[in-house]
Amino acid sequence: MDFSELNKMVETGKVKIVKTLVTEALENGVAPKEILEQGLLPGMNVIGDKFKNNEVYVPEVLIAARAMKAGVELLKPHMQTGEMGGAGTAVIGTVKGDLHDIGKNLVKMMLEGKGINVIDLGVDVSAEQFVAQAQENNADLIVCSALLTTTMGEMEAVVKQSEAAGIRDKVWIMVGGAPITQEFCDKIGADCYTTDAASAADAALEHLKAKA
Ligand code: B1M
Repeated sequence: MDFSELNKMVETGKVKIVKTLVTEALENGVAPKEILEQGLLPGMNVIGDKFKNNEVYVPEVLIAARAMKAGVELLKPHMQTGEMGGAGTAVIGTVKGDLHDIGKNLVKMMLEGKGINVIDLGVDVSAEQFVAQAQENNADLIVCSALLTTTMGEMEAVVKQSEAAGIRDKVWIMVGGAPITQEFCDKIGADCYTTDAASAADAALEHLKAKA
């Protein structure tokens, strides 16, 4: 399928047209994963690169992000065919000081697609909140997203807080987001780093299966 129009509509933030094109693609039997990866994400990546090069500014990025979200919302119900019912529980959030949530929402969607119960703490989530919610919900996984080099350090606070609360051996701490690397994950003592949302869901399910 040719996704060039959908790519362009995400990039230019045309919410209504994005919704129409995503609905049409779904009606034509195109796999939701394909729509996400080839239709929606490339549009967002273009705007990301333009933002980086100062070719567009925050309003344009927000408008594109809104269109991307609208498309993702339509895909969501089609991606919830859990491969393993009641696989486990994850608490997910974007770390303290960080308001980026598109990647985090994608990870959430992919985890739910694997049948994992996901408690979404939103953005600007403190280490204390991550750990308190993990305890309250008897979570197997704490999943942290960070998009800023200035906030990625909060992930170490999550690891330390889980140690202090005595739950470090019970929770698998997963980290990701554009500035995060395997080296950083190892350095802060987290358990798993993945580059993208789909790999995060695969790794989470693999871990839960091994643990069961
Ligand atoms: Co922001 N922003 N932003 N921004 N923004 C970046 C991150 C930046 C790289 C842009 C740039 O300058 N090139 C830059 C960070 C620079 C740095 O730290 N080195 C930046 C900046 C500086 C800022 C502000 C400080 C700008 C300002 O105000 N001066 C400000 C900070 C606000 C704050 O958080 N306190 C800010 C604000 C914003 C908006 C509000 C305008 C908007 C966010 C809207 C929203 O999220 N609701 C925004 C956006 C959209 C971006 C870019 C353009 C796109 C981010 C995005 O959504 N990408 C971004 C540039 C870029 O990344 N190209 C940028 C699409 C998304 C699907 O990718 O989130 O990376 P991503 O998720 C990926 C993977 O990283 C991974 O999975 C996803 C793919 O499958 N992943 C995980 C993510 N989390 C994971 C967790 C896991 C596993 C994988 O756990 C296991």
